[in-house]
Amino acid sequence: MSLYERFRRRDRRALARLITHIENRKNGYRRLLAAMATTPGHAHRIGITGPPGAGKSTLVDQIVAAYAEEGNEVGVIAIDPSSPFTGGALLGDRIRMSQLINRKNVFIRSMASRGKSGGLAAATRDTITAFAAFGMDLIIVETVGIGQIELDIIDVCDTVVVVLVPESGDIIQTMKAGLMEIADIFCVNKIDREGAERLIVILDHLIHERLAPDGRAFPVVGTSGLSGEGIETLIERIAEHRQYITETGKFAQRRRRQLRSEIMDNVKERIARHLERQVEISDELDRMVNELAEGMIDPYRAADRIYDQYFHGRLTSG
Ligand SMILES: Nc1nc2c(ncn2[C@@H]2O[C@H](COP(=O)(O)OP(=O)(O)O)[C@@H](O)[C@H]2O)c(=O)[nH]1
Ligand SMILES: [Mg+2]
Repeated sequence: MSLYERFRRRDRRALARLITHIENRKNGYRRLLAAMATTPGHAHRIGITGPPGAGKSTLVDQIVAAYAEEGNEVGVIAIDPSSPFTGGALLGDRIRMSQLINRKNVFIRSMASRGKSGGLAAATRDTITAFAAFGMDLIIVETVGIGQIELDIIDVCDTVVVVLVPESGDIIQTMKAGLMEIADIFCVNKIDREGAERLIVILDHLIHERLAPDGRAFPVVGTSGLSGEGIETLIERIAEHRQYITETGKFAQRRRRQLRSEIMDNVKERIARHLERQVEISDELDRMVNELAEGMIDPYRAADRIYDQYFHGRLTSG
């Protein structure tokens, strides 16, 4: 039986090997992805984002355990070098083993902060494609706050949970960082700590000032990743959000947005690769570096020159 057939029969080792195969861009990976894409599945894609140390991994551990307990198949993608899901090798003295590691219906994939050949965004998308085709019920993506990595969580997820903590600092700064725009649900974690109630009140206030265009306010949920308090409510809100976007047609819109950005990312990646190859075989870059070093040109003009010559097919080889 081929690896792909075993994958179709829901063999987890086949899933692991196919994801690695695709990630490493081995022979036939495009064909594999194309086959998987014909089975889009039904998985709800949930993004968990927020600043480092907010408790994202702890929360993912809790909510995934709860989903799994109810018989769901869950795929987890941790884009976090300090993820405890890999055994916590990077955590030093804070080694925490995830309670998820030995669960049969949970599959965890941890990504380095930068993917291999195709970059992090492509690696994440391809893993989502594989998880979805495998028939996962839920796919959870944990990422550090936006702008810190080359992936917009909103471009790969249906529901985005932004995790904040009382010590997140200036809430206005957080808002300016664009979290307001991407949050479907705010989660104030570490409610055992001082300032949590205040943060919830401030968020509630800010949110009511900025209702969604249809008058819907995104919910704020207080949680404790340690005691598990609020986790059930968070799970309820996530389910409500999915129902809401499905009923209002926003689900389809979001999926279209995801597909759009996927196509554009692929096109950009290919153009960038082609450009690099062309520049490599030409001596224009060296020439520009020489002129720049001698103060004959400025960096923007040097870039203009290469850009123009690339698009006019005039990059000459040396
Ligand atoms: N006091 C308190 N600590 C928490 C809570 N949730 C997580 N932590 C701790 O916060 C630290 C960072 O958690 P982690 O899940 O790795 O955060 P991440 O970087 O956002 O993934 C760990 O030491 C957790 O044990 C909570 O609700 N209360
Ligand atoms: Mg983490």
